[in-house]
Amino acid sequence: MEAKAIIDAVLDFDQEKTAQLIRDHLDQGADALAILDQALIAAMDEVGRQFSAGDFFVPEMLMAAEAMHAGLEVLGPHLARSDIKAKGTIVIGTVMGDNHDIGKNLVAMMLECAGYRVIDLGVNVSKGKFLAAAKKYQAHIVALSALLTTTLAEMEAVVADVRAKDGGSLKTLVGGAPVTASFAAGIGADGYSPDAAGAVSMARSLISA
Ligand code: B1M
Repeated sequence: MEAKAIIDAVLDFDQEKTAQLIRDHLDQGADALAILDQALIAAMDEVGRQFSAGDFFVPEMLMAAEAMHAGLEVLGPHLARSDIKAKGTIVIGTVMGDNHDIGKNLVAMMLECAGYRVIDLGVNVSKGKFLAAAKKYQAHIVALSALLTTTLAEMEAVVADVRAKDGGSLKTLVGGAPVTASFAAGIGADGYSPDAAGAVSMARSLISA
């Protein structure tokens, strides 16, 4: 797979080219997960590096995110699909104060593909809204994403709220770039994954536990 061309298209903020190159690679038999990891996520890592270096600013990050969205629309249906259905309900969202949704959307997509009912609350979600939705949909897991170090405290608050107000059957699953296994353990989260595929395995073990 020629990842560089796709990475360049994202870095040129070219939505159409990103989508077309992915279509071409899929037609030629490339693996959808390889395209995701080696091209799209790699491109966003490069965007992050350029932002840190002061070469990109927020508008550039946003335009790159739109190119990534265009690519994900093509890729989504090709990501691994499981035939075993409705294994549980998962409420997911990005915590309050945080508007990053690409990783969260990816996790939601993979969970859905794996056969879970996913209730996506979007971004900037308050802890009250997480708990209310978990009750309303009789969820098994509340899944939280955070991309900013400043919103890690909010993630901790949601996990604490679930622990305090739920009898113990509702599990919490956390992830996002600044989240580490030790942070997750420290705030008392039931599960953590560094990536979307791992979130599916973690959900599986939390629900069957
Ligand atoms: Co923002 N941003 N951003 N940004 N942005 C980061 C996160 C940053 C690391 C860039 C940098 O400095 N190098 C930095 C955070 C620094 C920090 O706190 N550690 C940053 C900053 C500072 C900001 C602003 C504050 C900038 C400003 O305004 N001055 C601002 C904050 C706005 C807000 O949220 N309140 C901001 C804004 C934005 C945009 C809106 C422009 C845009 C987001 C668009 C969108 O999401 N719709 C944006 C983007 C695009 C990025 C980068 C470049 C890319 C993020 C991304 O989509 N990655 C990012 C740099 C980077 O991450 N390399 C950056 C691809 C995505 C697939 O990965 O989300 O990590 P990720 O998800 C992964 C894993 O983390 C994991 O699985 C996913 C797939 O493998 N995962 C989970 C995620 N959630 C999970 C949940 C799980 C399990 C796994 O279980 C439930």
